[in-house]
Amino acid sequence: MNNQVKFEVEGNVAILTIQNPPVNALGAAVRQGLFDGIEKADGMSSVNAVLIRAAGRTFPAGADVREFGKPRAEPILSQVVGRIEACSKPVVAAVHGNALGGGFEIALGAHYRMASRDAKFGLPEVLLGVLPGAGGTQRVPRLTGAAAALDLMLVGKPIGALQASDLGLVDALVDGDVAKAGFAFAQDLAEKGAGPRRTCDRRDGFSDAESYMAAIAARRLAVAKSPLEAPARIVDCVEAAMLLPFEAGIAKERAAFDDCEGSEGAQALRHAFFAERRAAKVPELEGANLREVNTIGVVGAGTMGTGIAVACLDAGFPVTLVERDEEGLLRGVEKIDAIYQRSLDKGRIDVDTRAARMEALTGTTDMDELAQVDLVIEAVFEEISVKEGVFAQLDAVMKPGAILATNTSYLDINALAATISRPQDVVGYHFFSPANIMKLLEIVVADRTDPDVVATGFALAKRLRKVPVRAGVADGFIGNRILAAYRQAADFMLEDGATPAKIDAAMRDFGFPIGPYQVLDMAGLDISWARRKRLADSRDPAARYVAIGDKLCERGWFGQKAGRGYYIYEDGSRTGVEDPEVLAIIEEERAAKGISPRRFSAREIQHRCLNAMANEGARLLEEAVALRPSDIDVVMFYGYGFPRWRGGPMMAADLRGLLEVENELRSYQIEEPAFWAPSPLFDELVKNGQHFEDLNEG
Ligand code: 3H9
Repeated sequence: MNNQVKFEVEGNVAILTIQNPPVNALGAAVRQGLFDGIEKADGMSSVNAVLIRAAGRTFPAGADVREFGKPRAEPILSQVVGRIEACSKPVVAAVHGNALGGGFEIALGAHYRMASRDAKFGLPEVLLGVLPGAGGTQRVPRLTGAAAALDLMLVGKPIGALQASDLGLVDALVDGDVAKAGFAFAQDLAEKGAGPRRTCDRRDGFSDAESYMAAIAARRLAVAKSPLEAPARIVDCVEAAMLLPFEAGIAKERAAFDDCEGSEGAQALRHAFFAERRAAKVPELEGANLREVNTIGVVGAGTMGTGIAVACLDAGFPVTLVERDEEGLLRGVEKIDAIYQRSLDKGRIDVDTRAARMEALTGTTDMDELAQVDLVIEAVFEEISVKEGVFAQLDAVMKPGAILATNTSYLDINALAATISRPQDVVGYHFFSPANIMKLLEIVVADRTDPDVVATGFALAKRLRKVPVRAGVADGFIGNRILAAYRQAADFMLEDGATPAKIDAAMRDFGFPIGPYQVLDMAGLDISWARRKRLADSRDPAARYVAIGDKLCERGWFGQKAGRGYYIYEDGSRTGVEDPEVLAIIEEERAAKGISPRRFSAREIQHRCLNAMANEGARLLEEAVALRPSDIDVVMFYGYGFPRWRGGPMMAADLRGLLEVENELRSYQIEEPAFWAPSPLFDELVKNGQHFEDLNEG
């Protein structure tokens, strides 16, 4: 039909093969090809059945997300699905790989669905801030009822072919070549002279109207607080599927899709989708010779070391864990064992998997045992002299060409690399705690890191199922630099009149799971205190310094673990309440500086924090610590709880308008020029009518 949909006739079956690598996304040419292919097959007297299949690794994984937010060429997907369904001859879909979103909807437009046993079906549109827009909200409930349909659409997680078949979404499961089996089935239908079996005419899912409406009511309640529009609209559409005629339901779905597609939440989620894929593309990958990594060593069996070891064991690597003494090693191994016990208790792994993972772990106190490993991740105490000691030992024992990675949140990796004989093999891996769960991995490239070592890090991250982001050496790399700016903006407001509870509530309202002072209390105030003390000598004495955190630490109020921090945690409670003594300390600090407190609205709190983050992000771009704005966004939503549906701090600034953000930054500048002065990047972008998004190409 065109080069993205091949049309062939074998016997009396027309075969439409979708070929749009890598994931057969349903862009304009595929839609046109399918539409024309069905028209043609319908009109050919020699054709009595149609097979739709896909070339390559998967059935279509959905509409082409790159076309979203722009005018869409006809035929739009719902017209294509409608045309498939209207075909007067039986249409069979042969599904392998992932039939997601529009891909699943194409299969639902077909009259029969066959699937390979390992195929997956899903409606992940909600994760992009939209809803199935090609009949999914109307056809799925006709087959499954409301509850299962809503689970698919509101959670967005794909289900396996077996479950899809149990739900009545798939007619037959196939071992082996599904296209071949689909063809045989279509041929059989053709020979029998079978007619179409249209999903729009099915009512199986409506047989129990009462439980259908009960599922609607329950889900409507559950999604009421969602900040996004799509979940509530999904519930409305699924309700309409039973209450309205099919065509009216389709029209309702179309209108809901259009409304959601243009919303800020959907724009932000689309940005997030491409941002995390773009982050994996770094210059060092070009022409790289990946170093082989089959075995991994982890030095340090504390919280980070054990979490990293579990992440590596989970990816199937044998891991050698090194600690200084037997006691520490035993504690570490026990921690790892406890993690696997919990996974077993929760049914996430079985007994054999647990045994295999523990068997792949070797604990030792002897660094010499790292002589033959391909990569070592050092995760000892965050103190440069301690790390230097470990690196000297590693330099002495490790084989040539092995990679030496340091897990650090702040330290100068150039300085560390310079202390050993092979700086080209040194790289930073900044994991986030718990390292076996958190997806983010900042890969820190030092001045002399060999590009092959960088590329190997990105390949390893994929095996560890992490989202890697490239960062240059800077105090705090990307994430902790932005975090520091966020906290600084919050601390200024604290001293100028806000309270921890007010600031936290404003940031929760914006969409963070918890506010900055709650995070500090959870993580322990002593950590940032130690850092402030370390940096005290290099601090500009003229810079504004908020000492409230220090005052709390001086009293031993280190946060949740001490029962007191910015909040008080009574009787071991994990939920803090406002502490009048903390408020009194804040008052004292204000009085000492002659500050008369003023009121901050939630909106101003949010703007100040977000503007500080975007400004710091712009500085990271100027300093080339971050490659592109979207990398900063990925770091913030995968590592720091920035709401994904807001797109990250750089996207959020784009959405508000860079001129407005810059003007606000300027308006605070008088308070603390060094901190609030807008990065020159704002001027440059505004002048050219550009956004941060324009710097994301490549
Ligand atoms: C929808 O269908 C709406 C309809 O209901 C109604 C419409 C009116 N579009 O993830 P990978 C690219 S909404 C465009 O690295 P994997 C991706 O950017 C859609 N491009 O591979 C990457 O490009 P590059 C509902 C897409 O093996 C390359 O393909 N569907 C799309 O790890 C490889 O992707 C979804 O939300 C797309 N839809 O995972 C499914 N999908 O190489 C989204 C992928 O240039 N996709 N690309 O970086 C996925 O979940 C995963 O890609 C998949 C493969 C599981 C399929």
